[in-house]
Amino acid sequence: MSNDDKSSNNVELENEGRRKFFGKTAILGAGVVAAPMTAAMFSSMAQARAKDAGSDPFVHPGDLDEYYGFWSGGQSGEVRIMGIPSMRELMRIPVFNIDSATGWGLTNESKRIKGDSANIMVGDTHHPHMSMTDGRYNGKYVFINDKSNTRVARIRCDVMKTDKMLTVPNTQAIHGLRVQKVPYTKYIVCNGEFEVPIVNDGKASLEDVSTYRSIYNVIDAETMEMAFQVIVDGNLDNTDADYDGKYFASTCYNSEMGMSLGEMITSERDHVVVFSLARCEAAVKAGKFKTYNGNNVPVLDGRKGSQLTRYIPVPKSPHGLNTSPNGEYFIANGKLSPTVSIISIKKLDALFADEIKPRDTIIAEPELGLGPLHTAFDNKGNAYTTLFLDSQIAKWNVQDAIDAHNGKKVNYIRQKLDVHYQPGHNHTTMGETRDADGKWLVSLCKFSKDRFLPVGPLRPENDQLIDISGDEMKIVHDGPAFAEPHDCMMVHRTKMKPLKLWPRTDPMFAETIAIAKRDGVDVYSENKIIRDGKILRVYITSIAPTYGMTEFKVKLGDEVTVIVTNLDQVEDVTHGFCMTDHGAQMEIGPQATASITFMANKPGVYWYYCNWFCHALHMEMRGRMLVEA
Ligand code: RUQ
Ligand code: CUA
Repeated sequence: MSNDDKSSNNVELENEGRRKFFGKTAILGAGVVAAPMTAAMFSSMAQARAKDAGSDPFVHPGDLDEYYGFWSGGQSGEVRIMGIPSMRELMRIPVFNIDSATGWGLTNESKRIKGDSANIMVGDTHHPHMSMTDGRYNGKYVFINDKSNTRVARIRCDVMKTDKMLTVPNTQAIHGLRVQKVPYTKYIVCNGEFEVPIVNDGKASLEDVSTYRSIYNVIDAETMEMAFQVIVDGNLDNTDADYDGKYFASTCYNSEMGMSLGEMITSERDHVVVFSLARCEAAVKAGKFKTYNGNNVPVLDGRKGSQLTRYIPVPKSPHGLNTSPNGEYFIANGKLSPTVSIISIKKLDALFADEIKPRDTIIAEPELGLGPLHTAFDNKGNAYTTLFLDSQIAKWNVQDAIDAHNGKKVNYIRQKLDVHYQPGHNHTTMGETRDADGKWLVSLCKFSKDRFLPVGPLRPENDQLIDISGDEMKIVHDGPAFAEPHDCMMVHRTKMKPLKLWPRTDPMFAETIAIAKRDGVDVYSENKIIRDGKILRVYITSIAPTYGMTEFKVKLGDEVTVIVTNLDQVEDVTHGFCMTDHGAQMEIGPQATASITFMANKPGVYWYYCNWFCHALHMEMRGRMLVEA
C-alpha cells in the first residue's frame, strides 16, 4: 500500500480543486468577466471560515466537513464514517458482519481477510481508534474490537476497507481497545473482559472457578499477530496508553472474580491495573512465559505481586479509562461511584520502583455526579465526563479538581449539560491525541426516547453534537443512530489521504490476481473461462456499461467463481456483479478485482447484472449464464 500513488490525493487539495471548478462555472453562468478565484483566495476564505467553525455546525451543500468521524456500529458489526460537524453518515465499513451492498463476508477477498472466522457473520464493535505517531493521528489505520467473537480488526484508511482480522486466543470477549501512542503505534492493546478457564477444553466446571483468568492482550499493529498476553487479577473493562511509551492502564470492575451480578459488586473497591511495557517485553525476551491451548502466544503472569504490573485501588466498578492529552493523567471513571480517580502518570515510575504505595498515585477523586462512564478533553485543561444516571455531561477543570483535593476552596465543576438520554461514551475532536482542539464534543446517548418520531419498539440511539468552543457547552445537533455506536473518534481531515482508485498492485486482491496468473489469464485484458474438473473460474472485465463477457455456460453441479476486474479509471465509477437467484453479489471499485463463488445447482438461464448504478445504460449492463441440465 502506498500513499504516494498517483491516485492518492490529500483532502485539502481535493477540496480546493472542487472549489476552483465551481468558481469557474459560476462565473461562466453569470456571464460576468471576472478573474477566477485563485487557490490562495480559497485557502484564505477557508481560514476565515475555520475561525468561527466552532460556532456553526451547518455544512452547506457542496461544502466539506472539517473532521472525519469513525463510529463503531455496535451490534451491526460495522464501522461508520461520519462527517463532522454535519453529522452526515459518509460511508459504512463492513468489518465483522456480512454486507449485501459490497459483498463483504461473501467475496473470496473478504473471506481471506476474515480467515479462521470467515464463517462467523456477526460482531459487536465498540472501540475504534486510529494509529498514531508521537501521540498524533497518522491517518493510516483504524483498529476495532469485536466483543462477541473475541476479535480485533484493522481498517486501512487509504481505501477505508478492513484489511486484517485476528481472533485473540486464550481469552473471551475483547472489550476495551487502544493503540500505543508514543513513539508510534507498534502495539494495539485490548482487554479480554470475560474470565474463562485458561485451558478452556470443557474439563473445567461452573463451580470451581480457580482456573478462570482474565487476560490483557498486546497485538503487533503492523502484522496483526499476537505479540504477548498478560494474565491479571480481576477482569478488565477499558484501557488506554500514556504519552511516554511506557505504561498502559486498564479498569477492572470485577476484582472479586464473581460469576453473578451480586458477587461482582460486593467489594467497595476495585482497581486500575497498570502494565509496564518495558518489563513485559523484557519478560517475553527472557522466556518468562507459558503457552496454552496449543498456540505459541507468550502468556506472562501479571497477577498481584508481579513486577510487570501494579494494582491501584479505586472505588467500586470503574468503567472508562482516559488519558489526558497533556500526558499527565489516567482518569478512571467511577460508574457506581459518583467520582473519577485521577492517577498521576508521573508517579508511576516511583510506584513500579516500590517507593510509594498504589493509592499515592491518586492525586484527586472529584465528585461529578451519578454514573460517570467516560471522559473527554479539550485543549484548555477541561474534562467532559458523561453521567449515565444523571443524563448529563459534567464539564470540569482538572487542575481545579486537584487543587480542591489539596484543600483549596475552588469549584472545579464548570457546567452540567442535560443530554438526551443516558450517555455512554463521549468524544472531543482530536481529544485522544496531543492535538486536542476543544471544538466539538459528541455525546453518544444510549436512549433517544422522545427526540425523534417513534419508529416502533426499537428506537435509535442519539448522537448529540455539542459546541465546546466557548465557555458554555451547547447542543447543536441530534443524530439518530441505528445499532449502538459505543464509541467514536474524530480526526481532522488534513490527517487523511484516501485513494480515488484502487492501485492495481493492491494486496486486497493480490491473491486473486496470483490465481489468475496460474490460470494464464491477464485479468486486465482477458475474458476467459478456466475449467478445473467441476470447478470453474470465469474471468470478466467491466467498463461502463458492459461486461467483457455477456454469456457463458456451466454444468449443473459446478462450483463457479466469477472474477470481475473493473477497468474504469474514472473516480466514483463502481460496478457491481450480481448473479440472480444465487445469493451472490458484490461491489468492484474502479481498477479493483473482486471475486465471488457460488454453486450452479439449479438448471436454467440466469441473468447476471451490474447492481451499482454506473452509467445511463446501467440497466443494460448484464449477461446470461446457462446452467446445463
Ligand atoms: S464501553 S459505554 Cu463498550 Cu466503551 Cu463504555
Ligand atoms: Cu456497471 Cu452498473
